[in-house]
Amino acid sequence: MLASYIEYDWKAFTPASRSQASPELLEQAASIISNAKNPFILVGGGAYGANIKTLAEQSGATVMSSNAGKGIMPESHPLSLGGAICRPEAQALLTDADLVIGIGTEIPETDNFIGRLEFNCPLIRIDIDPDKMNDLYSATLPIICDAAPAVEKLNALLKGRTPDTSNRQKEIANIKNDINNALNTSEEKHIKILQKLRETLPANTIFMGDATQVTYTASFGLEVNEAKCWHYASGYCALGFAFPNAIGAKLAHPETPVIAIAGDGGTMFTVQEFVTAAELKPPLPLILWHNDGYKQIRDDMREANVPRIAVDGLSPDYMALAKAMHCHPVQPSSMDELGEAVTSALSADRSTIILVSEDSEWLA
Ligand SMILES: Cc1ncc(C[n+]2csc(CCOP(=O)(O)OP(=O)(O)O)c2C)c(N)n1
Ligand SMILES: [Mg+2]
Repeated sequence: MLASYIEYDWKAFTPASRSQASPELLEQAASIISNAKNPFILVGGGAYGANIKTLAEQSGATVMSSNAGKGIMPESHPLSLGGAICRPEAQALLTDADLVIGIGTEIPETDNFIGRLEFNCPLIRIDIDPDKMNDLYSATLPIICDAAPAVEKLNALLKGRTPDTSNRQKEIANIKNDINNALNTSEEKHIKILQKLRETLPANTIFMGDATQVTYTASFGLEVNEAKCWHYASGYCALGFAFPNAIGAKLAHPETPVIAIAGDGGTMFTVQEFVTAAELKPPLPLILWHNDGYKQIRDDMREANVPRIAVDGLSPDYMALAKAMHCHPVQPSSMDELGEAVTSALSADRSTIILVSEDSEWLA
């Protein structure tokens, strides 16, 4: 039955054509960009395939991305602030912009965690969706088109520009430092885990992040240098997304390392997928971040001074649960053991549930 579905002659839907930018609008955009002293580029998932790196270098712009756009501009680049758009330090920097260029991005509230970003300057939007031109951030110059070819043409118009970005680079490095110095105790632990994962896993690793605090920190704290490697459903934010989607990603890309990150709460939303994994046997590590409940909601309740309700549910024994569902259970007791667990999970005979408790002594 299943085989007859799989062997069905699937045809991917391809739109007849995609809108191309008008040359006049691109020339206007190039002229505005050439005159900007402090431009910013906001990158979303719609910018996939666009050469943002060259645009940043030729315009001297600081680049920030949404979760969907993470990695389209290599985040190791000195002009990149990665996904720091959710941090007040980076948001403050944006208020100084004299030009913002939004490329394939909804500039989503769910990525910056505030109602509206502050910037009082012209906004060029390049987007295939006309509705985006007049939303919360009305475009001064709306360019309705496919982003990748539009950026290619913009880059051609700006070719040969080599603005001095030394001050810009220092400013970006300073903001990164400010962010590091402002981390709370939990975020410091997330960063330790994320750095270990980054040094252990190849650059093309596909990360699936659930709605857990580690993922929120990873949005700005995990360096991603390739497109389509970071997946976090920041819009709908549905708990339980990470592990089943990681299984799907691994089936689609068997040669590419895939890892899931989920909280103890989110894991329980799709825990039945442990059995799916046991059946399909993808060599998939899940980092199960355990902080005894719905910690983000707990923290929000504390901050809002409301009574703490339904955020401290009784946790199952996750290692016994993983074993019962035919996955490998591992609970590392040092950072090195975490790295070893992830490495061996990538070539194991089935999926591995790697339990990391926030109160582990080795993380302190
Ligand atoms: C289906 C669904 N229900 C409820 C929520 C609201 N919600 C967002 S984060 C969260 C807490 C998740 O807890 P956990 O996975 O343990 O992550 P932690 O915040 O503890 O790191 C909840 C309940 C949601 N995003 N999706
Ligand atoms: Mg939790």
